[in-house]
Amino acid sequence: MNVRYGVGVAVAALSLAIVGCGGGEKAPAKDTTAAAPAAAPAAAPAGATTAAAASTAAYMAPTGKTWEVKMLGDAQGYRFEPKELKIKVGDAVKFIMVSGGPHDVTFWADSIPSGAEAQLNANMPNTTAPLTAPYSINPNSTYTVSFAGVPAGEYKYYCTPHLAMGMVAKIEVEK
Ligand SMILES: [Cu+2]
Repeated sequence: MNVRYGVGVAVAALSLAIVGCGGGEKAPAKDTTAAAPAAAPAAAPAGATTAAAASTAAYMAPTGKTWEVKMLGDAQGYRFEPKELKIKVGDAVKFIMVSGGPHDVTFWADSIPSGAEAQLNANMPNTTAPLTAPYSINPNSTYTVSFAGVPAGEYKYYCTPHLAMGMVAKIEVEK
């Protein structure tokens, strides 16, 4: 959007410079030099929009217990263990990559309590998309989600690479 505006300014400045040439003499140098710096900064803030979208909530560190959920893929199938977990607001869940990766943790935006998305997203480090954890590839690597500051309710999630294989689970967060 800023880029389009910047191009418009540049084009307008260029036409002015061309009109200036009509007299047969060279256009004053100040017209062209003034236009160039105006167009350049318009393209700069390309990354600024993503930062603004994520800044609706800030990370809140867990204040309670840290639970563990294993991420597995073996002869018994792809799964989170335990598949259902009850925790309290302020607890954290540490996902441990055990076998069959890469796995990830992705919450369904339309399955979590209303108003939970911004804080939950802020409580997930290094997301690759909204409510989406980066891949856990190496055995014993961990990924921890803080449930501080989120509303109580059901949080259903899945593993993106293995959703079709039924790698789904849920966390019930109580007050
Ligand atoms: Cu998986």
